[in-house]
Amino acid sequence: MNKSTPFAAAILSALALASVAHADPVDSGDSPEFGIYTPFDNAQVEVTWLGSNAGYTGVLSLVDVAVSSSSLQLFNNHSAAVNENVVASRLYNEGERIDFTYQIIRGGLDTFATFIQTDQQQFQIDASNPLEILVGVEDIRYPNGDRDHNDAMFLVTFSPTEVPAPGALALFGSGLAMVSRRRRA
Ligand SMILES: [Ca+2]
Ligand SMILES: [Ca+2]
Repeated sequence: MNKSTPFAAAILSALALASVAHADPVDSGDSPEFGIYTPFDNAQVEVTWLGSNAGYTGVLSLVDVAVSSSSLQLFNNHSAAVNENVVASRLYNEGERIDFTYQIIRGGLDTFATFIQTDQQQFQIDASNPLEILVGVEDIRYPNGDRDHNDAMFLVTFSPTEVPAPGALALFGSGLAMVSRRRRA
């Protein structure tokens, strides 16, 4: 059951540090900066499961608030394999939020969403590396629970995609047109 690895231990200590920072009254849970934000345009978003240390069973889903009621189930905390990953079905632009829900399906039934302000303290977000954001979930609603934020742990990774610039396509098209005109001449 214990999936501890040196990597997981590093994650846990990172989460513990984040927890200390979070206790600072200046960094309150309802800070307007709360959330996971895309750092650049045309970003591919990948979610990687890091593990869970929890009695309750929960399901993590990716929610696309740009598409009404779009929700993609990603991982069950008791069956997902460490390092299992899912790539989001669309690209995201700079500043777009990446939102999640975590639904407890066995244990203290509840659902937490990153886009609901009163749920946000359930999610601990470490964005010290904006390209690889670490998230830890507490699966018992505050102020109860042990607040260990290791009940679901995952990484949100942003990577660039190569999208041809419209200008390049236009040039390519005009080049073809010139060639065909010359051949006719
Ligand atoms: Ca736990
Ligand atoms: Ca917990």
